[in-house]
Amino acid sequence: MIHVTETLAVGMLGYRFMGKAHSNALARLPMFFPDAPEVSREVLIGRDETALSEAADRFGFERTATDWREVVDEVDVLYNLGPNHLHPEPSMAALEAGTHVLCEKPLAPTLEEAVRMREAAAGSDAIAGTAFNYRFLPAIRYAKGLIEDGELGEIHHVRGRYLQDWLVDPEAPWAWRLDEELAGSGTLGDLGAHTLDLAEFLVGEVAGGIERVSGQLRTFVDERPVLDEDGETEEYRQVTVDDAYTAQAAFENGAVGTFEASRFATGHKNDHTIEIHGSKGSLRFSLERLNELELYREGNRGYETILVTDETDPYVDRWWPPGHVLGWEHTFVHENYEFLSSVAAGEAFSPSFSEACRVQRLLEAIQRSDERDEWITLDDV
Ligand code: SOE
Repeated sequence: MIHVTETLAVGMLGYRFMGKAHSNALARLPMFFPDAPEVSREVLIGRDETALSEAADRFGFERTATDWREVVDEVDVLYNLGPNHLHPEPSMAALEAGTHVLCEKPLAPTLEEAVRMREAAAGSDAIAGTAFNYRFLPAIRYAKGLIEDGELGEIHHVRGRYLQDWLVDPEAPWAWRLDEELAGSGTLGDLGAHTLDLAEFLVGEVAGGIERVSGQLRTFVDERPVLDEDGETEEYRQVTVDDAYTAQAAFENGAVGTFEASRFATGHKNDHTIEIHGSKGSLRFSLERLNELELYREGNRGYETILVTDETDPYVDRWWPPGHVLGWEHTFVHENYEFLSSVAAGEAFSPSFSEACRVQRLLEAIQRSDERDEWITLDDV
């Protein structure tokens, strides 16, 4: 039975970083997107009942639950914001019950699980989406339009990097993101998934997809302290994922791609940058200046900086007058508006589980390349 009601009852699995980002987005919708479907923040799901109850109060949820199995067929929409290893089973159970699902990226720890999730979505009438939030930035939408209108000409280079430095201290504590069983990979799946998704989202129409990759993964610190509730070190636990990755890619049209991410890039906090060079022009986007797009058009004497919160911005009428800037949180508001509108209309949402599974194939190919020390063709993954 597909849940179709006036008010969409939301169950949210996960109440930390992404729980806060998506709960904030849901709270903003009635004021800034009054045409968005009405949503009730029904149940917040987690394990630590004390922390869960505090978060439910703060995020405006009516109740809490500690077992997702009790919830997935009671709500209209499941937000799966848990650690990566919790993405497959709750999402597939919800889809089986006809409950719509928005799942955080990457879709799963492994390609095998991502394929099962894609198949579950294909076999359900419910809507399934993946939260690649950076697709919902005005600068990225404007860049995609320029590329697809031929403003950059033939695409020759795609370059993406996602740099953070929160692990450069070897005593920074162990976390689920550092465990292959729980996360699948480190910077590759956590950060590289965003960059690889954006790369194909931006140039896929004109350059085709990535055909081959060569990559390397590196772990700089092999074990980290597990802290008890007093912040004292209980034990040291193995780090089993990458602290950094680099990859080269070959696109169908012959364009070359260069990608990297790190959690050791000292001085960079959340520096996601995409740069694309074509025969007639280039563009450069940086998350640290997300209200701008740098553009080079042939004949000009260098790059110009475009302020994108203007008439080209699909959401400009929702917020403030042109030139008044947006922030990181607005990517989630835009994404939630588009997802919930798709659910209410019974229409597919992009990025779908199928698109997210494509990203998972790229992650798997880069991991295989690192293991085998050779180029990997995507058709073989
Ligand atoms: C990692 O620190 C992280 O939180 C990613 O998991 C998010 O997807 C990214 O948007 C910000 O950084």
